[in-house]
Amino acid sequence: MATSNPRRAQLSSDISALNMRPLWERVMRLKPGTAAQPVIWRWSEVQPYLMRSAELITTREAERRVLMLENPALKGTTFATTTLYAGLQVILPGEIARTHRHAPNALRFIVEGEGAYTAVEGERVTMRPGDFVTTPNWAWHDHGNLGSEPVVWLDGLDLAFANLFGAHFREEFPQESQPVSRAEGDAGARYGANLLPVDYRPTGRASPVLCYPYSRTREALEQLARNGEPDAAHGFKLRYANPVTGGHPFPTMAVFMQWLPKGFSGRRARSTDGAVFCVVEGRGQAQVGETRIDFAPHDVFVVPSWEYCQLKAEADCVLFSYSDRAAQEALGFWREETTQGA
Ligand code: GTQ
Repeated sequence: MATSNPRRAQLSSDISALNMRPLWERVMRLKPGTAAQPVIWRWSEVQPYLMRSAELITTREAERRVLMLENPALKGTTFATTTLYAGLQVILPGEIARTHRHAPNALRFIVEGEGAYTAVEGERVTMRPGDFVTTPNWAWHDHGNLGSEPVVWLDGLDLAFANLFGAHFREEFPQESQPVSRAEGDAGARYGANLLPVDYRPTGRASPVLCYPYSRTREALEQLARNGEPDAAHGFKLRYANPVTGGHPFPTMAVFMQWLPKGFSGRRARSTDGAVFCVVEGRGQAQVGETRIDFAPHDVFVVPSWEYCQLKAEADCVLFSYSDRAAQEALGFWREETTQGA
């Protein structure tokens, strides 16, 4: 070993006082992949704790009542992958989660319950299970539950990017709920109907579509599954698009929904984007590296960067996922590899 030489060791120790280290002694990672490990949060285990948290703390006290999903290999970071945050948020009937805004972009994926809304820049968006709802960076947002049952959704945030760049700004709105200034469905009519306002110029980098409803996503996937053959690794997989650019809904996060027909047994594939999955429908398996993950509806699991993933479906499965692929593509780092044969 290069350091067993006593004069080299002396050099290392002498220069440490000047905040320098020899490159030949480095211990940093020099291969693809991250420290994150494959992990699953099973709904059957998680759901009772969400309801317990709802008995123990109000949204007024907590601001957001969220149980964060922290990767066991990334303890202390609060992140599910090295770049992505994931958390399960619950809001009870009559509750409000007060208005704030922050530099990180956020997505919501509705897991269970109806009657809650997210308000974004004056427009309330009713959230239904399977819907993907966007909160673009620096947009005022608050949540409320006007219904009669608890509502749970998965929060995905690109916090690590704002932190990395030293650009994590936050602000509180003076009132708990922001005033409603636009009719519900306004963003959907302007940006979400395969049309755009004729003189539209984007003001930000995120998609102006506030809600991508599950009814439409599911219908598209089901029709594709009737019409043709699945991709050998990914089944029928679609990405959500920003209609203004054709690119991803966020500059950092790519967002997907995929359909695995019953009996599907996919090829192994890996890519440099780490991903968080949420099971919408069906049961199956994800073999991720050495880890076998058996998944069921509402489970959340992580497929880390550059780990081989092989998907199998016991029933027709619908899987939601988000990853840091958008940032990787924008910066020129993204790669994938699909194995040939069975
Ligand atoms: O709903 O605004 O899980 O600001 C973490 C930070 C949710 C939110 C989280 C947040 C939110």
